[in-house]
Amino acid sequence: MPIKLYDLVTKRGTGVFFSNNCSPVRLALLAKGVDFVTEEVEYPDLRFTWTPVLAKELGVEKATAPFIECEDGKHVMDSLTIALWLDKTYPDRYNLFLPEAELPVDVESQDYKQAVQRFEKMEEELNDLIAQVDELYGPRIVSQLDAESGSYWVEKNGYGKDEWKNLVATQNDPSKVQTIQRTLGKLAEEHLTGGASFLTSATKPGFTDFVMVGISRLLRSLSAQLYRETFQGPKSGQFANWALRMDEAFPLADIRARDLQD
Ligand SMILES: N[C@@H](CCC(=O)N[C@@H](CS)C(=O)NCC(=O)O)C(=O)O
Repeated sequence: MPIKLYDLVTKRGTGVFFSNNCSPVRLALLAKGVDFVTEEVEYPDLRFTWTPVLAKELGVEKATAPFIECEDGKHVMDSLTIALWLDKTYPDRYNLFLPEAELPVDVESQDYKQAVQRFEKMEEELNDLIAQVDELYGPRIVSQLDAESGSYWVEKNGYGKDEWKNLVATQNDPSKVQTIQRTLGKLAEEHLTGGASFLTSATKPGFTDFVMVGISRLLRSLSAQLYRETFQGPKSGQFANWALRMDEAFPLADIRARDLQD
């Protein structure tokens, strides 16, 4: 039986795949070449169907996407936990954190542990970018959700009434795009230098690249124009070339077919 990847969408069957945490796991499964199927879930499915199940099984407070169902019916939740589980369970396939290293993956080696630490450091560095992307993504994702899920989203992200009103009113402010371009440009200068084609290693993409694809998906799923202006724009430095390389490696045709066009 294939692994099941529970991926969050705005509407099962037709809505966009927007989740920045789910995409990295999808790419990790593809990189590993593991047989998997997608189970689409909406916010209410997580809250009302899966939270009781995973709270009991895993002791978590609430179910969040992504989680996977393994062949034995057990679940693993949280994108990094799933990536580490994949490397441990399928050591003879692609190394997600040290993609240039020889196989099998040795998850106990110092090199591997250091690579995971580098990933965690980089992930922290990406928090500013996520916050900037959220300013454009927030109003747009809420407009795609049903009213109840939209209110849940605004509340769970801690927006006060006036703050949310202001965010909606300023969602087309060009300075927001420029801020993201500047941040991407800086990240590219720091991490895509000296001929490096990818963030995780010079020649092969890995989990850091997959996380970046996840961040780009927050915009790409909701606005082709915003994606063009940020991740594909010349002002974002080497990210435009990186984005092309990632598309070539992972075309994700079924996912991208659901993206909104503007
Ligand atoms: N650290 C977790 C974060 C997962 C997460 O927050 N997922 C969001 C979707 S991107 C979610 O499921 N939210 C549901 C909710 O807050 O009710 C991971 O990396 O998987």
